[in-house]
Amino acid sequence: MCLGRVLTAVVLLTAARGASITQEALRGHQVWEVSGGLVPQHLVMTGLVDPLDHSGPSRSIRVAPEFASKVKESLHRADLTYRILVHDLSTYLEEEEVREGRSRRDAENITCTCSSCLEPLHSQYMSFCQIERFLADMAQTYPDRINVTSIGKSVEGRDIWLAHLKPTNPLDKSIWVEAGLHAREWISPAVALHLIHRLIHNSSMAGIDAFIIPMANPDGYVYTWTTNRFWRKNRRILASNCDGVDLNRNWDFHFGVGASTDPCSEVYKGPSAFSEPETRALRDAMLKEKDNMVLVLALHSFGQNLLYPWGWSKTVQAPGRDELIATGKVFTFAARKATDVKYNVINSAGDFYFASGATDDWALGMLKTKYAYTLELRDKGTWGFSLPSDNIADCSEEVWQGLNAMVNDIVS
Ligand code: 0X9
Ligand code: ZN
Repeated sequence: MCLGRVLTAVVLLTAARGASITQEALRGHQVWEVSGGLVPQHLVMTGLVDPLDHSGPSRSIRVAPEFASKVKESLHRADLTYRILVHDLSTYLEEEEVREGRSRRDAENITCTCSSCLEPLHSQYMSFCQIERFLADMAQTYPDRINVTSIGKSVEGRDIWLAHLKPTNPLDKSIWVEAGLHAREWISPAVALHLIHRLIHNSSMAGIDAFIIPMANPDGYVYTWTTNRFWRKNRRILASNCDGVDLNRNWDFHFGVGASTDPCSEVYKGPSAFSEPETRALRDAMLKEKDNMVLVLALHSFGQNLLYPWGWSKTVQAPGRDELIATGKVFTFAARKATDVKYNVINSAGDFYFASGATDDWALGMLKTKYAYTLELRDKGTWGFSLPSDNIADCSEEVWQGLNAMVNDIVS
């Protein structure tokens, strides 16, 4: 989040108030930009701060009012300075809702009609109810192009939908795209829905079967619409005063490295690997398709980076590392050509930070899928998770072009 945007938001706020829901969960929370070095990891692991900026050494952090003085002290001890970018996140987000012309409560309660659900695909973020309606409508209208099935239920009993996009001349090769594992990263499901739309209406991707999970964490996503726009984890209610498991730390491959054992942390790994119904459902569905799978792509945000494994080690090289980098560059080149946007190909642990138990590491390590990545979508931090919806079309276009180029490269 850049300061200029924040100040604009604050100025606009007076006119904006009234139409949106309050974000009580984030009342008094601030966003700080840290300078002078890395944010001490113990602050992340104990849940004292929420690292927002994953596009390198974490600099942007969310600080709850009750932890502000402790965090300030720790930063001071580590010789780090900070400046406040957002003084009250709840106020900032209320303005965001108005800017986007959206009332979250309304969005969850409306009875979707086909017209109210298809239209937002291009210009607005879709609520979970709209996503479900869109998928059902596509499946009913184009049964020869798309098959939609539930692969299991979330903690709160919502369906996790899998869209299977069928090519006209199958090559018996498939790709797997996962979106929405982190609830607040709204651009991820938005792009996945666009991919589904493109695969139905355009010619299919080089005879490849595409398996797309547009919303892997439905409970968390609904919670970001109704209660806390910055919720990341699932909605597991825990026997502590903090809830939620980070589903991108819960997969069973070097489980625990770079993840937290503290339920209050945003990177809490859960009590055991695959403790969560969401990751179990994804695992089982992926296992069924693994034989033909050539690529696994997990869509996240933000930072504009294509990350290749491993996330669990900085010293052990992933098998096929050179091909992962080369094919990754095919993606970034095509994406740049499409919308003039710059993505970088980087290593998860080496260029980023340790994080095991993520989808990409598990796919490469356990399924032996040759190409497994995490794609951190737009932007580079100006808006972060609050990316304005007028980015959806261009972001989807660059991913569509990048993905096509990458798939052609892999199967050729
Ligand atoms: O930390 C994550 O889970 C991902 N970044 S995010 O900002 N979307 O939370 C990156 C995961 C990269 N992959 C591995 N570490 N294996
Ligand atoms: Zn993420």
